Amino acid sequence: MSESYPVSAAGGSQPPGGDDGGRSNTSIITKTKPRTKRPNLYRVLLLNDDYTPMEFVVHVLERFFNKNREDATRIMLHVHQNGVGECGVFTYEIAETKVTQVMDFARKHQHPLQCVMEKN
Ligand code: TYC
Repeated sequence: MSESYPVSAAGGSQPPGGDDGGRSNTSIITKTKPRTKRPNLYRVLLLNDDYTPMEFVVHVLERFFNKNREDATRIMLHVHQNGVGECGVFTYEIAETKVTQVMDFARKHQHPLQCVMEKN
């Protein structure tokens, strides 16, 4: 979002925005202040279960979250031991896409792996 606001009046003898009845040839100059707003971020989480093979979870983390084998293994073991773990943090649409990709891939291979997103 950006907002326009008056910065000065040419001619100087009248306040910006003041009504001089058209007598003094002043004009309002506006600047647009750039306001960069940060997007809402969402954590994508994997949930533990008793049936999905560890190697499948490692593969998911490599394939959909661009993790190397070492990081993927660490995250998988964290989920295995703690019940839940973070795969990454994304904007809404990217997070939603990751969740859908992982759930479709797990279903296709008939594993009960669950992937969810939560607002950061
Ligand atoms: N608990 C599973 C097993 O022992 C492995 C696993 C890890 C499953 C992480 C899901 O998100 C998960 N085979």
